[in-house]
Amino acid sequence: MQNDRIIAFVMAGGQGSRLQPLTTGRSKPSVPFGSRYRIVDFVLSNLVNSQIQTIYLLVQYKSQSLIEHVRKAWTISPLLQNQFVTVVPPQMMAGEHWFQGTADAVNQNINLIEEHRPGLVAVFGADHIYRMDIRQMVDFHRERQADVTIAALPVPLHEASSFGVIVADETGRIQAFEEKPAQPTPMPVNPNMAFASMGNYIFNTDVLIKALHQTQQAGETDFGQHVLPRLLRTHRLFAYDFATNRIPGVQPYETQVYWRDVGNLDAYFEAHRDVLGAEPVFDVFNPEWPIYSSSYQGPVARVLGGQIENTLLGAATLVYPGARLRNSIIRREAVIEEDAVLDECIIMDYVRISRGARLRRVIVDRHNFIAPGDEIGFDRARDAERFHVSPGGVTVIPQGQVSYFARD
Ligand code: ADQ
Repeated sequence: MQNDRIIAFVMAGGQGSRLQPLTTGRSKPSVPFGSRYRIVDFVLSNLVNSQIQTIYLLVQYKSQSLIEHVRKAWTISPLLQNQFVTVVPPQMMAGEHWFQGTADAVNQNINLIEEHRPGLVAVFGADHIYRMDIRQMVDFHRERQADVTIAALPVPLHEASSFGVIVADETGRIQAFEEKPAQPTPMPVNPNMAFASMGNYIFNTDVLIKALHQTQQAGETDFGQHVLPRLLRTHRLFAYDFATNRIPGVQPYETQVYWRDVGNLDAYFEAHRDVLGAEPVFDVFNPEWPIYSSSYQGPVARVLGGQIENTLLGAATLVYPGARLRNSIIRREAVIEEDAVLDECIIMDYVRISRGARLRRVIVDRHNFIAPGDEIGFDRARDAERFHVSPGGVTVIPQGQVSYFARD
């Protein structure tokens, strides 16, 4: 009989290359999202809210910003020794190489599993915006007497080649799993959709340890490509349907089952629309399922004048008279000067938009200074000479070098 302890590995070592230039100096889980979060805050909040509070965050690529964020925001309890988020960098535990893939990353830290002796191990990605009560997935795993459970949801067939695609029977038992197939199998109930893995797994500990051992012996490295297809031949794998997950406090106007893989700049930009409006598709304010982030100690925003419409204002932001803000997200310590105009913009921390500047569909990364009267987002070709323009036409200004920030 398994014991009830669960530990989690959160995989936060991916490069996020399709989010460039937002990932030039940080990993994807560390990319800011919404008015005050980092992408990683969503999975960590889901785990903590689900009472899974022994959490190892496996990092690798450009991890300093993530490490700082975890240090400032994620002290769960100074008293309870088994409740923590600990950052685990590659330590060459299994030879002279970094983490070669997701399975290799967990394999290199197998000693942590042996130390805690949990009944179950949760292996979750760090790259998505969603709320999920993981206890419901664990209950499903136990009821089905599964060896491994994969969280899954329908995605449009034309997007399914970027995912692990599952074929399951009506009890959820997985019959086929293929990682990023060229020709994804459609769902029997809806031929326009495929049942995609969310990259979140629950393993029985003994099954995981044995599988990782075999994977290593075979020189393989990845859960989706290697571990899951191999286990499917001999073990009971189930798909947990995310559509059945229920979170308390979700408003009637919200999409009940919200999950976004903000894998590229356009998807990232679009997901921000979902947190705006009187009735946001994804309302981050849910006291029954809090999304935690850093406890910034600065002042609230100050609005001296201007016109502000459907806009989130982060802490210590200053808006001057004559500024016009619409459908935008402004993070902390930004200054929007007189007569500046922002339309559908994401302005990250420590940015000054000087007087008279006009920006439309622009993401301004941290530490930037936009010159007086500058116009960005109106001429794609001209923007592309100075900045980065996404395929969907969003201009992105990479993280700046403004080190001293004068507030006048
Ligand atoms: P991908 O997201 O393409 O597919 P991957 O790049 O391995 O797979 O990333 C999975 C998670 O692991 C991410 O959170 C990433 O940051 C992290 N990661 C990647 N390499 C790592 C490493 N070397 N060390 C530590 N962490 C690492 C996966 C599954 C698919 C599934 C999609 C859902 O393989 O089956 O459909 O997620 O988005």
